[in-house]
Amino acid sequence: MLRIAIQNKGRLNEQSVDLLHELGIDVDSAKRKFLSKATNFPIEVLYLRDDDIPQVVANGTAALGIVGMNEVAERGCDVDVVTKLGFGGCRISLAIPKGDDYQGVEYFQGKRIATSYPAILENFLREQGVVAEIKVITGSVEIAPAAGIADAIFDIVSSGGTLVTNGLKEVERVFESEAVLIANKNLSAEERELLDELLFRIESERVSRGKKYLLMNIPTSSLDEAVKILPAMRSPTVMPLAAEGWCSLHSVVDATDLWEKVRQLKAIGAEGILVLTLDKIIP
Ligand code: PRT
Ligand code: ZN
Repeated sequence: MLRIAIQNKGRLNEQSVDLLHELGIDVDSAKRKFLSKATNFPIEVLYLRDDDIPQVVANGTAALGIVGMNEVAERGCDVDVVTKLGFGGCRISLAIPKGDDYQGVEYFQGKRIATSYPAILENFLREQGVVAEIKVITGSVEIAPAAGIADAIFDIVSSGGTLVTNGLKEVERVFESEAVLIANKNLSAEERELLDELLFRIESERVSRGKKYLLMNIPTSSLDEAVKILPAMRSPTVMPLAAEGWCSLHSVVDATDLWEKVRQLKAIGAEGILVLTLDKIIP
């Protein structure tokens, strides 16, 4: 049995539950539950505040966790970061009142900076040789300058809208973050095997994302050119049609290239082009 800790509510909860579903794991996502077992995979989900997830994975209460890289770095817990998950993207930045002139990090010398991420900030200031006063605040860090509690803030930024609303401007992007899968450093053989199975499924999800399945009829005389247009995983699948001189061609393309490929294929005589949504590619 593999226990995975995910956020019980908040920004990463829904996408963490969605990810488990995409991996074919049926889990009861009722938010008030603390622990729930999947019905079709030996995994149980532990719902926690994100702040607690790195610690719970480090001490082995859960084998795995899904949490923002910012939390992993801030808590300094000894866990393996197994893979990035492609959601929950944000950065932790230094921001100052928008009217202030900014020439470089020396701006922060002797200033008071409000943050919920003191460890990451301290590390950055040390590297930069800046001495500042760090004010640890949980909650609405962005109001600290207007409230006169701090001169600047170090906080999570995503669209930047919160900074603008509070009359602040982003001046240093210090830490890039996204949701990551973390693992305890001493997994049992059974847990490791289950993790490998999950990673295999994550990889096939990643490969299939943004891909389309394309099939069409094409004159046999254009086949060589069509194969050049469609570099598939190994090579496109070609099947003869009952009609003399024609065949059916199947391939997988990136959604971003789709219309360009369609244009090129039509130009060499492709007809009856079908574009299908692709569920999974198993590498
Ligand atoms: O209750 P719990 O402790 O579990 O949740 P929480 O309130 O500590 O965290 P939560 O749910 O807000 O965020 C969870 C994780 O999502 C964070 O640790 C980040 O890894 C990630 N994430 C991604 C974000 C954002 N984007 C984000 N925009 N976390 C917070 N914000 C906040 C930020 O603090 C600021 O107030 O959104 C505001 C800025 O957003 P913009 O778009 O206006 O720039
Ligand atoms: Zn939190």
